[in-house]
Amino acid sequence: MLELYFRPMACSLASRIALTEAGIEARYTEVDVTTKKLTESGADFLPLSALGQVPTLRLEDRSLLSENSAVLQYIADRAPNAKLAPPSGTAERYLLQQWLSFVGSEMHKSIVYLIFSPDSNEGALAFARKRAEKSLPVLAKHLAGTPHLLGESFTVADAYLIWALLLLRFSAFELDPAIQDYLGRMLARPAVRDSIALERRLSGR
Ligand SMILES: N[C@@H](CCC(=O)N[C@@H](CS)C(=O)NCC(=O)O)C(=O)O
Repeated sequence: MLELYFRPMACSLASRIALTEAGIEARYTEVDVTTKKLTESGADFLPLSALGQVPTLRLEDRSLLSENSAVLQYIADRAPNAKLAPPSGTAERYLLQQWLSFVGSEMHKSIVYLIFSPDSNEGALAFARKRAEKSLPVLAKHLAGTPHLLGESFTVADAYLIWALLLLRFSAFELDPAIQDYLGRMLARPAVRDSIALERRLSGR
């Protein structure tokens, strides 16, 4: 059985959504990413993830995989019938990777991380706002013309984007109507709704 190391409401939420959408049963092990310990057992997390980051996925052969983009694509490929990623080697698969990278580098690390990091000073916040002024209109324009990032099908890139947008919504960010409509549609999906409800309960938020 796959085992997902996660922190409630962190970016590993995307992997939970993907596993749920795929109908893959998995073990979920909570991590305190501040102390780098597993919440329940108190065991060290750093031997499992050199950066001490979630998501980390333990595969059935006991090996470990990290980084959202890799973990999400792995989950998608485990359940091809769920169509959470276009087949490898197709033009559409590269588009999936394009959007996973967009969410990972342009949104997660350049905006969301800086807004929520307790280490961010005014300069960091100003940088995040500036990046948001560039990236969010690009996203809004794209989402105005498509039901999902990749057209008709929900993919793991949507799972990652949902998490980033949820956090932006918690902050003072004004989201474009096209982005709000998209998020509303995504939150109506049972796998998304249930995953978020469960992690909100676990996080106490
Ligand atoms: N490059 C990683 C970043 C993952 C990441 O930033 N995870 C956060 C939670 S959203 C984390 O574990 N932070 C703890 C830390 O960096 O010490 C990826 O794309 O998966």
